[in-house]
Amino acid sequence: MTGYIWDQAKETLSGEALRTLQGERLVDCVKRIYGTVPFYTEKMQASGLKPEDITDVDDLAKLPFTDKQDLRDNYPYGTFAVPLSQIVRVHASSGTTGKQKVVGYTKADIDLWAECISRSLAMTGLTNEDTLHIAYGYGLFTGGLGVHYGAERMGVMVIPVSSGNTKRQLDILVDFQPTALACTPSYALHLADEMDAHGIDKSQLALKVGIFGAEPWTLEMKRQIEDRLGIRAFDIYGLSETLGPGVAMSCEHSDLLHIQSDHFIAEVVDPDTGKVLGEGELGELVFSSVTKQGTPLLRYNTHDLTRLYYGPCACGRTTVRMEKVTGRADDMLIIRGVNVFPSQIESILLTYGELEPHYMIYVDRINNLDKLEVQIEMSKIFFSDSIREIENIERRLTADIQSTLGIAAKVTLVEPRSLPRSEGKAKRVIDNRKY
Ligand code: DLL
Repeated sequence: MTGYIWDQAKETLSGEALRTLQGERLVDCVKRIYGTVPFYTEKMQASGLKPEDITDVDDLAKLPFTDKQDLRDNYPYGTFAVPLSQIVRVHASSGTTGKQKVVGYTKADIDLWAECISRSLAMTGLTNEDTLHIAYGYGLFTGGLGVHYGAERMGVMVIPVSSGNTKRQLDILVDFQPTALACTPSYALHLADEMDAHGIDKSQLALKVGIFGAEPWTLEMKRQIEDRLGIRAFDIYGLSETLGPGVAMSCEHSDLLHIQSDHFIAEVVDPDTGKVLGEGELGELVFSSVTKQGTPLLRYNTHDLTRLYYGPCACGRTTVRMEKVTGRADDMLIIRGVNVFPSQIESILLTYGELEPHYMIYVDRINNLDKLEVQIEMSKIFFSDSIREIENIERRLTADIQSTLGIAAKVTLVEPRSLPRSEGKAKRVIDNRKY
């Protein structure tokens, strides 16, 4: 399948035209929010700002940030900018703690979402000749319904399987012969494992592309998925607060993700100071969803860590691009004072051919000392009774983690298929420390 551009006009705007359009949409959005959404009006007033102070996109940095706490404090509908009679759908996402973050969509928002998904799926080459198996959950989670509407609008035949019941998913992959699969990357690997367990070879499937996202994943994991399913894997990014999936998507030319930047103005900011960072600098991703009607958010800090790039891409799009998200600022573990991201551990583990990409990270505090343990599954081929071989790999891995991350870890190789699997977002870290 060859990627193509869905909205030639909007996805290839010149830098200047894009900034002008963003500015107009920002000004309009501020006017819609001010006086309508009490918490944001108060924030603007506290900063001494009136809507007329925002005249173009350069004024964005004057505006106060929003955060997940604002959605929780205004649960369930206090962030909505239109009356409930204009809302046709709500979605919600829960974090590990606190109330759900609730977002509302007007009819126009549902159309906008379908447009962003169409633009994203066009990057993978999907057309009305294709069949898309959607194994993201349908429900309050945005994955299933979000991808669904955009795909249908393009004429793609959708199989709305939703998550769970892996055996049924395999039957559908073999019998219905979908050409594309949408699910979390960890679930794609789980499907590959289950195919092995049921004696299904990738040649029995018609899959050509995968549309994977909703959780951080590394390029090493991408390569493994591509190899095991015999497909081309694409990265789809988004969050409920700004829209859902379809905010950004990778194309066939690079692993950077094209942001739908006429609708979502992206900034990367320093996590400590909130200062806006320049091109290529690593920081927290902040979005202003300037065309959303139901729950428009200004300068919403996603806490996802990435870098932004403004140069054109070989695919012809000129939209702002972001680096693949491999972690969130709040995922960072501080182990004996050293900052560690789970993705750094994943990158090391996945360089070992003897191991499977299924792992768990446990952090404990014993006698006031942080302890890190990494459990990882051996591959079926390597799975060995020879204690010496197993210990040898454990030793090499421990040394690699020590030299790359600068911390001691206990590494334990466990049997294939023994660690918990998830049907949605994988949970790979258990931090038992009490702060
Ligand atoms: O996960 C939306 C989505 C559904 C995206 C399906 C892609 C596919 P939330 O449940 O609100 O929304 O979680 C949003 O998930 O802030 C990131 O931390 C993470 N995330 C989403 N996509 C990616 C990705 C959906 N492609 C949070 N890579 C975000 C890395 C991702 N992290």
